[in-house]
Amino acid sequence: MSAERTFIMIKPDGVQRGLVGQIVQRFEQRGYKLVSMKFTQPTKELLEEHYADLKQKGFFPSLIAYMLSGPVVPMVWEGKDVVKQGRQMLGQTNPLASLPGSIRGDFSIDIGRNICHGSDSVESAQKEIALWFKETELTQWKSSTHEWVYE
Ligand code: YYY
Ligand code: MG
Repeated sequence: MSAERTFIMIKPDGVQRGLVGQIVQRFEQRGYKLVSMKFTQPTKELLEEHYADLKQKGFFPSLIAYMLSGPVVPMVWEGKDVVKQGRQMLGQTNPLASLPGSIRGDFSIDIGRNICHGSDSVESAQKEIALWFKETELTQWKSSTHEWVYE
């Protein structure tokens, strides 16, 4: 059983547009296991830390303003290859380059309104999970579908 975990977050536009259920459903129906999820209004400090690698980019101030504009849904999902598969399910950073069938390709158009975040590596997933969740918020449970998803 793979315990790989990724950090997926529905951004303020995904919440405003009523897409929370559909995005959660895609990960559930794929067979991934939800470990934690919350509905929260993040602080500027938390968002600046989350996007620290992009601090020098010209779009950084508008990215932070957008991410601060409303509540978000941070989540931890677990399963085999979930970091890479999660990125594929999201699509490309630019929604116009995202294939139909991906979340961004199905629900968004502009890069600055691309609906959701997904960790880009196992290492950044670990960092992001630790940034957004306390250890005690990470559940430990066995899904009753496990044997039907994994051989
Ligand atoms: O991981 P991902 O979200 O696909 O892209 P990043 O390169 O980490 O950038 C984070 C976030 O920044 C992206 O989802 C939208 C925004 N952004 C932007 O507004 N303009 C760019 N040219 C690049 C990224
Ligand atoms: Mg990124």
